[in-house]
Amino acid sequence: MVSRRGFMAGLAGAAMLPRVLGDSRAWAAAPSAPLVLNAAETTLTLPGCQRPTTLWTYGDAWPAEIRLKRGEMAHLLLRNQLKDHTAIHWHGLRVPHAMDGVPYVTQDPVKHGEEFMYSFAPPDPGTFFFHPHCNTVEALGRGLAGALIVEDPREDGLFDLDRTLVVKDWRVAGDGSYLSFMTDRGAARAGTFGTRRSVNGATAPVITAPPGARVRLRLLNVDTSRIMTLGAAGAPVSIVATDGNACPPFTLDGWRLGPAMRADLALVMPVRPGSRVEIRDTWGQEPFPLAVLVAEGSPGTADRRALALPKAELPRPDLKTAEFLTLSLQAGVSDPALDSWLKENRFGDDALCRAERLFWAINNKAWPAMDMDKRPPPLAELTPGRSYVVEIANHTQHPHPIHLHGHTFQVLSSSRGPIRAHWADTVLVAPDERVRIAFVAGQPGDWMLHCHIIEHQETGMMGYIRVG
Ligand SMILES: [Cu+2]
Repeated sequence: MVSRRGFMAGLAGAAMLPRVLGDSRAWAAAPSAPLVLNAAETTLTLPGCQRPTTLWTYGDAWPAEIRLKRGEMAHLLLRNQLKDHTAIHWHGLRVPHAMDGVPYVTQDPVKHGEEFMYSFAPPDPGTFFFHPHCNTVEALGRGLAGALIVEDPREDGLFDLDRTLVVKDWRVAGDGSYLSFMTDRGAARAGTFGTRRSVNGATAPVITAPPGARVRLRLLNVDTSRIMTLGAAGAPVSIVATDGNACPPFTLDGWRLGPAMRADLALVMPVRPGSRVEIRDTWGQEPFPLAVLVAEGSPGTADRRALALPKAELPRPDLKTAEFLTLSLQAGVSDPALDSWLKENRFGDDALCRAERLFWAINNKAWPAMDMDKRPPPLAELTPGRSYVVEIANHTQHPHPIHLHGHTFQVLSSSRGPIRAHWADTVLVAPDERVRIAFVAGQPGDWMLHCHIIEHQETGMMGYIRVG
């Protein structure tokens, strides 16, 4: 029998490094070859900075992008070269519970110098991302996140151009040094915002595309706080996937993209050479450019199928028999016993995974610490294979992008009026809004459910559902 150590060493010998955005599709993993993800430091000069900033990355450039094939077993070897412990959560992927990457819940933390092999066959195609799940304000603040694309042969030939746009703000001063990642004021309100905006770590890219070309843009909001409103100028632009899941195309104008949410955009380039198409965030007073496309070169050659992705193939909840549950998002929950426990324990064995302050709660439960002994009870106990409708009610004054691990859910309805039903793994819930989602309970295990404004997650707005 091959020992685990021998097995890992053998795999590592044949390992491949992640390709980096901007490269051609040089990296295409053989089905069984592991991909090494070195969690390490690198430097990058961010937009508006005079000096480089030290980032935490997977690999030696930012942001990393990896591509897997739908249904094919992938082996991803995390090597931790950072001083802090870490792990990788595969956001939006319906992976086995042991691969979900939540320290103390699904695995032990991976300490400095250690490795951990993630092995799974991604069941769904689409645009996903990966990041750690502990000390996330700092880790994501320093850039520890990557794009994960799951390819599907059904999509071959649909587009002439396929580009990834990773949107993230940075809390840095002009000299490239970091400002504090977390503030009490931000954590208790809408989050602490970055001082420099970026797309793929730089200013908005200018992308040339042939006149008439069919273009796919995979837009990922990996920021810890920012909510965007999408807009475009120069050509009609459709959303063809939400959180990676195919949807009937609809115009992107006004679509909101909260932290951790993704949108796949599709457009046909104007035929006049030199024509420009701009994708924008229109949330603020001034539109912020996310990408500029310029028509240039020989005309596109992709086929003439409808500009849409093959239909999502996900477990469809049965709304007639679904059980109904509610989740209340709350602010200002104070539990003196918990507060004193936190005070006593904040310099304990693992301060990295522990909240220092509590501002938020779900169903009167605040997540105090990633500690098995102190874990609160589950928010709900579900039966695998059973359908559930969950109403998420936001009783706070701030929007919350709520993420459920290991499941893809349908966003059904909102108390604020008609919405476009769609598949998602993260849903933005506005103040005083009630949103209903539905899903089929998946694999047994404790699956985290939390706000993806990371300061909210780390100050109480996190819990878990137990399937099994
Ligand atoms: Cu929140």
